[in-house]
Amino acid sequence: MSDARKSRTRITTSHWGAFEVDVEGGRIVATRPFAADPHPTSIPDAIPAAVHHRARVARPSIRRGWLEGRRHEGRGRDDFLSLPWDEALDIAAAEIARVRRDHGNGAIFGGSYGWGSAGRFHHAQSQVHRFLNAVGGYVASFGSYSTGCAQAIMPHVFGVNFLKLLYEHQDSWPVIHEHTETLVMFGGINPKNAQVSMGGITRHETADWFDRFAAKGMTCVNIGPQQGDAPKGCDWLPLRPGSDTALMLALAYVLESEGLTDHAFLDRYTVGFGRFRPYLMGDADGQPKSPNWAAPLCGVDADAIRALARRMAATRTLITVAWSLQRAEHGEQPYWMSAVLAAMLGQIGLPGGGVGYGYGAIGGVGHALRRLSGMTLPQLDNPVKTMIPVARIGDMLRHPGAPYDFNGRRETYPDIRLIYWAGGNPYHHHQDLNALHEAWQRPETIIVNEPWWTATAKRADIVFPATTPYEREDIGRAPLDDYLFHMPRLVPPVGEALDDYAIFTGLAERLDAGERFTEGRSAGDWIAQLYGDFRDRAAEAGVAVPDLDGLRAANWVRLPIRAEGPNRTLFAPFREDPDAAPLGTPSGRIEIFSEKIDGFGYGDCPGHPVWLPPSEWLGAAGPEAPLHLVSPQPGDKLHSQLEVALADSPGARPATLLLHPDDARTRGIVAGDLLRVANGRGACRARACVTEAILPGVVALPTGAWYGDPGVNIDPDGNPNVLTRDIGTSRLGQGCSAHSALVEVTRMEG
Ligand SMILES: Nc1nc2c(c(=O)[nH]1)N[C@H]1C(S)=C(S)[C@@H](COP(=O)(O)OP(=O)(O)OC[C@H]3O[C@@H](n4cnc5c(=O)[nH]c(N)nc54)[C@H](O)[C@@H]3O)O[C@H]1N2
Ligand SMILES: Nc1nc2c(c(=O)[nH]1)N[C@H]1C(S)=C(S)[C@@H](COP(=O)(O)OP(=O)(O)OC[C@H]3O[C@@H](n4cnc5c(=O)[nH]c(N)nc54)[C@H](O)[C@@H]3O)O[C@H]1N2
Ligand SMILES: [Mo]
Repeated sequence: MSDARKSRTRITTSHWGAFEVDVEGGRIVATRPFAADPHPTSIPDAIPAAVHHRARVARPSIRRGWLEGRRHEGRGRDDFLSLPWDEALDIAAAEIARVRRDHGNGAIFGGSYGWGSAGRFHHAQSQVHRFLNAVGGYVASFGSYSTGCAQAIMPHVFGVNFLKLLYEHQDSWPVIHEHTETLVMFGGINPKNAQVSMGGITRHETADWFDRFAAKGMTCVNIGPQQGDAPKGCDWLPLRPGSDTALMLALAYVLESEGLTDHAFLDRYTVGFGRFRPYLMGDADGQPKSPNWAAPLCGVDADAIRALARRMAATRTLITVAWSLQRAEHGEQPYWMSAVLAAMLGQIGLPGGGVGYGYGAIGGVGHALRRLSGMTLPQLDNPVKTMIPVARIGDMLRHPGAPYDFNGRRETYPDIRLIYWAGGNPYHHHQDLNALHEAWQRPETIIVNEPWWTATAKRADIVFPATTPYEREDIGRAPLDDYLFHMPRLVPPVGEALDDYAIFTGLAERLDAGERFTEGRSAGDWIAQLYGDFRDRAAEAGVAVPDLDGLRAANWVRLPIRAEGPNRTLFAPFREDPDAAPLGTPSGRIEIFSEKIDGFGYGDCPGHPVWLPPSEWLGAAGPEAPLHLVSPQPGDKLHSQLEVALADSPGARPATLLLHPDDARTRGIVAGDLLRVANGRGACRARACVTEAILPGVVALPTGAWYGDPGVNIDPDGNPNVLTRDIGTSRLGQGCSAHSALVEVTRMEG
């Protein structure tokens, strides 16, 4: 291996799984699938081009207007000056010190949401949080764009932390395979999304499970606007987006009116059915929530609703709910109502029955692994106690000092002067980006660590070039995976990029917090320390892993932590004995009516699940915006990552929008046409794909295209977040409402 040009193959891992990498002359030249992965994803194909792309941030860069004192204007338009690292770090450290002195650490926003690298030490969010804590703290954020609303509502219903329920307790695939007869999937279960899992998923097995379900003759029903949300062979019940709660109510109505409700279960394991029933049957408001009532709301035939309800009562039925349903206005309601419906069926706690969330949303859900603690960089304590719900950043910037509600509390938005972001891309993930761009001019300073000139980096004042995972050593250990990886440094840093750790060390030293941040350790020392701790804890759990040199030599090992055989049934101990194993709700039971939520007095989330029409959905569509836009996750990448390379292929941009032949015909659109997708908030371009696999009236445009330059009246590459609405799901959850948006689509001339 003396010849530097000789190619060398190593394996690394990522959020989308492991892959082989060929390196030649200090460059990544090719990637190949990891041999043990039955269904490897093609996402890594874009890595060689992305890592060495001309859009890498080459040097520390500072916005000219900011340097010249024009702090509140020109973000996203000004050019940048390149500076040597020392000077740029001096300037950034002095600015952080100034904001701390003049306004306090409560004026620094470090929520820094995002899916940066999968490695455990160089995890950008942990790095930025530790750094900001080392210098006195920051305003943090609660929850995620993925499941923020569910994380707020579900503890009231089931009395358990939602993420723990998902990752540690839900029925596993083998249990579903063995016991479930009817799988009712609201929002589908899509192997496309299961390509990805936080920290990695090594064996992509979701599609195989569906093959096995089909071989067994299981009935799998995909309920939602797109047939492609579930594997081929599943039944499709097309449904208008945002109307799931109405359908679930109608299913519940059939159970109750046909004597199919399991009242013994409700009596023993739930509270509040008596408060809910008058609403369901129409005694409270004169409107029975019958199939005839729901049919026009959902676009589903009333007889089909009756037939489904009867089948659900007659067979072992698992209701699954995609996370997308709670990424919508009133997203609390379908989540709560799915639990009520499952309780009425009386199968909660039985193997393969009841309800589960997010199967297929990420690849790790449904894997049953023995618990083995992970590897995390300690983040130190945050002296600043202010936190916002993560998706309320736009409101926070627009309304400093304004009150808002969140899950029973009255809070106040902080007055943010400085934003620090590392490992996320708000100009990919946030809703109503044109409005965010306005709000983003308010802080005095925005600092971003980024490998690429993303839309967020372009809208920062100080940009520090960060390495990618391929340019540094790390350990890959995902919580929902049974593999352990040494992630070797494959190539030298591109340009002048530094690791986030080195950037924060440089800043911390200038702010007299160097020792606090580093504890005297180099990156290599930290990896050895964190890995050693992990290895000790694994040994205590009876899992032997190699020492660090051994792992380096092996590159990867499989951990013997897969649970054997069918196992893991959600709420089985509770079903066994609800007095001995009560839930963590105030009543100890599943709460169909919640006194606590009722006491909040929220009209947009009352004391039991209700049908609340969203303000934007097909039931409220007008001539200006007659189509419902859903904006799912992209199949060819993770969010906005690697877009930089994908967008280079001819014809790849703008992004593809799916629409039904009826909607295409009335607009004179044919496949391949260039489209304008627009509403009152913005407009973007898209390329037409005409398909019967989407409900008429609905269009789908995936996320992931980079947001264009401000000042252009149409986003060129097709970022759906110029169209989405920036409102909380409700005063309770305050989650992101990305899937509730109406638009119009027209053919672009020329
Ligand atoms: N319309 C609509 N919008 C949505 C959604 C939707 O369904 N519809 N879904 C939402 C959801 S669930 C999510 S999770 C979000 C995702 O949104 P994000 O997580 O913000 O998206 P990513 O593109 O993964 O952003 C990660 C960024 O980190 C950078 N990065 C990678 N590695 C490193 C590193 O080591 N160091 C540093 N400093 N940076 C690094 C990448 O270049 C990239 O810019 O989007 C949300 N937005
Ligand atoms: N390849 C790839 N996989 C990913 C990601 C990625 O970026 N790329 N991101 C990952 C992340 S961070 C997350 S959080 C998960 C998200 O996982 P999910 O939230 O489950 O995924 P989405 O893609 O937002 O939506 C899934 C489908 O829900 C349907 N849908 C939308 N609104 C409604 C509705 O009101 N009712 C019903 N019944 N259906 C509706 C849409 O047709 C959409 O295709 O995906 C993860 N997986
Ligand atoms: Mo997510």
